[in-house]
Amino acid sequence: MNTIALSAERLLARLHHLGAIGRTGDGRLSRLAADDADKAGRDCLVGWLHEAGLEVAIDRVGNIFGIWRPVGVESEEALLLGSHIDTVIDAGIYDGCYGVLSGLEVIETLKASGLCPLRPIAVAAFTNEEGVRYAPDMMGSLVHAGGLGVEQALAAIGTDGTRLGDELRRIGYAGAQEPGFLKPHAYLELHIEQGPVLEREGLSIGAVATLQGISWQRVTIEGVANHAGTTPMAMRRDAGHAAARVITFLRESALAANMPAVATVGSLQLEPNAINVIPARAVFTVDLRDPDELHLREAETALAAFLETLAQSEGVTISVERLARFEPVMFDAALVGTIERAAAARGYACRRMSSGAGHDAQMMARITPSAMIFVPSIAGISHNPREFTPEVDLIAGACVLLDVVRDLVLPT
Ligand code: HGY
Ligand code: MN
Ligand code: MN
Repeated sequence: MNTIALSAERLLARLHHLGAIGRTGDGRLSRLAADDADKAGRDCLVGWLHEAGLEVAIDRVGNIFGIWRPVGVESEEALLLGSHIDTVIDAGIYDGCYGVLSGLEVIETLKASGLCPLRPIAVAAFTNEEGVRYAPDMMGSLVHAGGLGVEQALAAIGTDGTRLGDELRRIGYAGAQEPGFLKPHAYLELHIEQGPVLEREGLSIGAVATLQGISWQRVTIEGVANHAGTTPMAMRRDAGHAAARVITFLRESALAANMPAVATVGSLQLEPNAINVIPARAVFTVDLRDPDELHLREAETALAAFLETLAQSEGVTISVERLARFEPVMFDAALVGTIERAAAARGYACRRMSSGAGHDAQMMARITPSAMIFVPSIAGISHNPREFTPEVDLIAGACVLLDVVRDLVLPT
């Protein structure tokens, strides 16, 4: 079964090559959706897809597909592999890119083997998975899955005031294909765990069975600017202090809820942002996650109630904008079992697990049987340049992906 071997050298070389694209002068890696660095990464990937002899298709929201349609294969429904190549700010090189490049490696390996699959096999790089510049995250796969309208996605206004549709056109990735044009028979995503579980338990492979719910909101608190020296504490309407109370409330609530509930305020702006002016305005984001939909709703309700009380007690005005809301997802049990068997057949220690991070697979699960394969993240670090997975684990994950694909689409 394992006579076909993927090229570890080619996969690792591409991972590091793509990881070098989009670095600023100080060496930080940031390829935000549809910015110039993202364009450079996309151009590099499209070059590799052409080199592999794949049909390259770009849809209207910039999702990139490399499709292998072997001659004589009737079925239109492709086995779809994929992930994303956009990054967060000051990112590592593995998040997303590892899954896209491993999918390409699996297709190239099978294509060169002379074996003929029962159906087309494709690899996707979905637009704006990270959601750092434009919300919501997992946007490209959400549109592909029919969960967000194309025009609504293209109209998204970024944190920098740009419009996604204009930016995709500017970088040459406003494609012609209608999103959803490629009907997947199933979807598989190989990804780094981005958490501490596999490393802590000494395991090589995670068969991801579930993915937690996500709630993103932007909160704006309007206070009154005033002089830092002359304004008595009791007379202040301090938006900065109110924001600090929300951050503390969220942390204490998540801790009290006991794991796995998590809460994060990752972005915070104060205005006018001057050392001697009481902040008139605070704008910040709230990221709540929980594998239990009911608990996630309770956390949202508790935050809304806290904000209402806070507005009264601090004399400020508070408004909230919903940025993203995704319920927890169960992946396809049969696919998860196939992943576990493929790992066992290679002698890799494997466990079923849940994903704390959001992924394109959670959108694809809306329209096709989907599942994910995880490999360990050292120290559980991700969304950080210190993100790291040993080569032996990267190759193990890609080999499991290869075996699962062969199990799904090659005649026995
Ligand atoms: O936010 C997430 O979990 C993913 O990295 N977009
Ligand atoms: Mn990712
Ligand atoms: Mn990410």
